Amino acid sequence: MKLKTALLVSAVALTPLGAWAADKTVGFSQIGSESGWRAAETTVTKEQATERGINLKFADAQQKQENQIKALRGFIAQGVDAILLAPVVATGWDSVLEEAQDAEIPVILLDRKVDAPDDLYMTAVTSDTVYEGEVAGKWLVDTVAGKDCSVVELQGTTGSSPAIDRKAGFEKAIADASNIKIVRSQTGDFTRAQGKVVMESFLKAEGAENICALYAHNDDMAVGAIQAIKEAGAEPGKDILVVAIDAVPDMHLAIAKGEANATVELTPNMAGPAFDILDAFWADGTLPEKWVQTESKLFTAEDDNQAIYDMKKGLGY
Ligand code: GZL
Repeated sequence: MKLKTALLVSAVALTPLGAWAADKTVGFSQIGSESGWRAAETTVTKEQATERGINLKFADAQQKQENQIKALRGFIAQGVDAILLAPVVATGWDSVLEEAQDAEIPVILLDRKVDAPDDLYMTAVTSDTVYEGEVAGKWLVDTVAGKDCSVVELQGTTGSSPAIDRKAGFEKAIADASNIKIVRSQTGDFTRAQGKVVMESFLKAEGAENICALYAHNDDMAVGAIQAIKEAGAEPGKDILVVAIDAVPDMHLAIAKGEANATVELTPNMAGPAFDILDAFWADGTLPEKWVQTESKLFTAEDDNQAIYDMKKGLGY
């Protein structure tokens, strides 16, 4: 074996997994801080980068796609080694992803997907957002058990993959339950403030006494809506059932207090798997599957939500 090859082989053999990412520069285009979950994802991503010795360049887009595209072009111009992108909406990414491809900079999607050819990104690390909607819908079908139930729905950011998928999944789960009807559905943009405002309009239009359940595409909108339900003189979690997705600490607290009923957990640690994938790629060119799926778990009042709240708060949520 030639000396050069021998040295390369021994270098690869001797370098522990995780070390290949050290000293690399990764650009992260984050959507913003619209929800507690998003803030936790940012915290965890920065922690994961620090642990691996990765130089993370962080760009907050304030929920604007044009800011994300600008950030990606900046990362490309700087010649970063890789890009993490949490795409605020599913469309409009082809040209900037082609620019990254031309610059031979791998792009990994975090927590949301894009409608673009999958050769334009290395992989997508996300949950199964259709399944999350199905879990929420099935919980409601089982809970109302045949009783007539008018549901109001707070959708996530219009055009985002989780909003599209969580709506589809929920509708699939209730399709055979003729007793359950979605009577109002509108975006609350994944934020508490908008969740409250839109829920106020639902309550005004329908009357609290005519609403059986709220399905929110994330906990932050549900937490905002809970405030609106209380201000309307109804009891959230009792008069109006509340089911959402993310399992952020404040939602566990709401369930512990009986003000909400169920949530589907979404891990904020999408970056850990992404950095492991990049490490393996930099070690020997290993390429991942096009989708790396994270777990989804239902939490209800049967769980020790106070203890889970305490644990998650300790994790830097
Ligand atoms: C879902 C993620 C969503 C969270 C929201 O994968 O993109 O974005 O559910 C966040 O809290 O705004």
